[in-house]
Amino acid sequence: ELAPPWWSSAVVYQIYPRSFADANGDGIGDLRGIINHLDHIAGLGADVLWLSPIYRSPQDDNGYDISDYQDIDPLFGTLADFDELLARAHERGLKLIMDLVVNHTSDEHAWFVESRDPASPKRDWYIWRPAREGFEPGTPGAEPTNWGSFFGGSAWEYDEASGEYYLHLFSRKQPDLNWENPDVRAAVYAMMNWWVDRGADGFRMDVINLISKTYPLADGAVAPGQPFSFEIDKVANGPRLVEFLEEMNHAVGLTDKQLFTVGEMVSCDVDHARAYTSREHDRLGMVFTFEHVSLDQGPGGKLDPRPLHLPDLKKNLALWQEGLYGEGWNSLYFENHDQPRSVSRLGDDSEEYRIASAKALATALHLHQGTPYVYQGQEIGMTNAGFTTIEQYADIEALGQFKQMVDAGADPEALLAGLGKMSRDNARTPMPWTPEGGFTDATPWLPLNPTTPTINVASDGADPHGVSAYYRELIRLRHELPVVQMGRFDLLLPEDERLWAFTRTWGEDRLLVVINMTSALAGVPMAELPDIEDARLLLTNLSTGQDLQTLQPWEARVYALS
Ligand code: ISL
Ligand code: CA
Repeated sequence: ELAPPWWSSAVVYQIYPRSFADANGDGIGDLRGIINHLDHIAGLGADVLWLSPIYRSPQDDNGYDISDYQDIDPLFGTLADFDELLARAHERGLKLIMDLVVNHTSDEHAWFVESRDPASPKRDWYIWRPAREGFEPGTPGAEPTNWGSFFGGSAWEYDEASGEYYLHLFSRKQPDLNWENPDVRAAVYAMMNWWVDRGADGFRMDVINLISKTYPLADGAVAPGQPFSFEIDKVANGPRLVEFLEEMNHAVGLTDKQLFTVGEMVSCDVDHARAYTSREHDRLGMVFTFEHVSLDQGPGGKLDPRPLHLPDLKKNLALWQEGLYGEGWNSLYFENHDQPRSVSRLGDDSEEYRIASAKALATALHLHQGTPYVYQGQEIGMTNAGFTTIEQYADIEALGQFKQMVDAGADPEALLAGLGKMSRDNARTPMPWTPEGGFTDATPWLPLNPTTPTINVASDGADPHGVSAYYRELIRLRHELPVVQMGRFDLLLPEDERLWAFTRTWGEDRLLVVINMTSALAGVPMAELPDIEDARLLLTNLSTGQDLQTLQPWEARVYALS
């Protein structure tokens, strides 16, 4: 039986640097700002820090469009600042992982600038194709395939100078690298080794399951009402993905050096994940799935929100627990810089129930098996931004998809309602450190959340019953209890639409978790739960002292059964 990897009892804190803390007064977060707040993160008990991209970038997609992988963008600081941040993090026992964005670069990267020249040896570092047979290059329909970009419009951009199109699954300023080219792969691995040699402890890998596409590139199916094809299987989980992951692992010593890796996988089911995170192979430590964060969206994705059916969420997480138990490893997340705030999406962000529901959601997530991720602001129960006009949005995804859908005849008001619930900007409002803000002395790049006077780190931290105090308790349970780290997960009451109940079992140790996931009282079918006669209440978010028969709105209880 393989010893569990060190990250099986670790908790990751994700920082979106642009929105975390601004130390030089330009309204944009920076590395000095992170250095100034490391105690807040270490104080939660987090073990790993994940920084969203801080590399040199035109900032077309807020840094996920990289023009120099081995330099820090002046917006965030310098390599010397990075070295200081890394040292300060390590002093506090925090490991630091970098965001690896190598499915694509910026169109301003030197590699792409060279690649624009058809005679350059770097032409084949990207995916160039002539216009579709029989079409005038540069005219509608002449794109090499009918694929759509994640950010709206075609996935192909016509390059007048060379008379060919290049592929970009994201913005036209994010051309896809050609991973079929061994020179591309070697250059990526060399860059990764450069960061590992500098002291980085691992990588979060951006849309890593898109690096192996299915060739020859071919048209996909176009859904009704859509202008392009979004048939993800044409570009995700391609035939060489495992080969590339193992080649990368060996070239960078990811397993040998026990480096932390998590692969972000747009469209990845539990069978794919079991292969990608297999303990018997040198691939990835874990993956981010999108299944559980797509249950409340229709075919239009974030602009097409649907009601969430709790049993669907419970059963999806349970499927992943079962599918990876003993063979692979799970990430556990509800929030990141691409997802709306979970207390607004899954909880109840009203004055009355915000804190209780934020703790209830954290209890559910942190007591599953896997590595939990805390996204900046989640630890104080931050809520969605409350934007109502398209002018308030900054996110290229929101603006691109909104334009595409309006051009296709969709109702702007309905789209704005969808964005209000699901847009990525909901998670990108600046971190509120004090009731006055505390993020910057200048005008912030995105407005502060209007709840800042009441929802901020200082106010929450001063409250012994605040959300962050509760996160500290949950993280302590993961650090101290093998049953939390390694215990087998069993879902109880799977069809119950109000209660989330499950056990964790590890040898003689057994935990029972019961959570009321509604804003109303909930009766608990005691006969369908294990006997709690001799149980010990380990943790609760409401301390009602009442029997388990009736749970208060959003009441969570964790019992040690033996
Ligand atoms: O959630 C999404 C898909 O349903 C999208 O918001 C997101 O583009 C997708 O998750 C991929 O995300 C990653 O790659 C993008 C970048 O915009 C995201 O911020 C990053 O997390 C392109 O690099
Ligand atoms: Ca700044």
